[in-house]
Amino acid sequence: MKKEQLSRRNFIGQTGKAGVAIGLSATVLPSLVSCNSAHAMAKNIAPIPYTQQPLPYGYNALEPSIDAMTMEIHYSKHAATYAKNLAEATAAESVNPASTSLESLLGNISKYSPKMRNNAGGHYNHELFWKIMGPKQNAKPAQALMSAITRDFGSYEAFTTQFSDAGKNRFGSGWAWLVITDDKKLKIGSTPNQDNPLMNVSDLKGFPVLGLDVWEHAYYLKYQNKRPDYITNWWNVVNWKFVSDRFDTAMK
Ligand code: MN3
Repeated sequence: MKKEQLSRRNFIGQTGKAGVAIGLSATVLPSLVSCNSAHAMAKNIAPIPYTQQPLPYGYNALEPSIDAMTMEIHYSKHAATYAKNLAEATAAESVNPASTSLESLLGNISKYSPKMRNNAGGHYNHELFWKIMGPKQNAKPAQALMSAITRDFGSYEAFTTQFSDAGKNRFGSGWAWLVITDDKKLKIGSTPNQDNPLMNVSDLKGFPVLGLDVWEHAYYLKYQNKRPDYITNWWNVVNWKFVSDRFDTAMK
């Protein structure tokens, strides 16, 4: 074995047990990262760890738009289960979180089991979703994102209408997304189940900057069958600082 390979193997052996993605995959193992633009954009952003991270606010922080009971069950039961099942799938299918970023796993998801697809997507989507929201939001997108929204959708109002419609019209369970496409334009779409636009199996492809969970578990306790009311109120808790920073970083 060459010295270079040996040191890489030792490195993975030493770091593998930590089970955390620490942003090294893009620089240490470039061959494992998909080469399309969405994944190139993802490399600029801090990777999402394979393990569930602390909720960045309290369960009641998004009241009244999203009630505390829904947040508690959503985070501590539904999302926690995706993280647990993802850990099982990575162990069973020999994915080393220290050497394969979650983002690059999603880019190659067709090579893995349905369990991996459902739970890698479910975990990634929820970790992003918690950050996309925050308490006491009344801001709008920052300048660069707002300019891109106006350019690609005509107006902020036209954008929110189109995005809300993507969530309302997703049949069954899934997500609405705002993505940056390979040609650096903004695009709205939706995905079924726990799929997302980083997946190589997704019809909608791009780098996700904004995502909305429209599974019934995200709103049923408060809104019952009224998904449109949930979506209307969800706009009140979008953390535009986070979303705008994510857009700016991805576009660099
Ligand atoms: Mn959910």
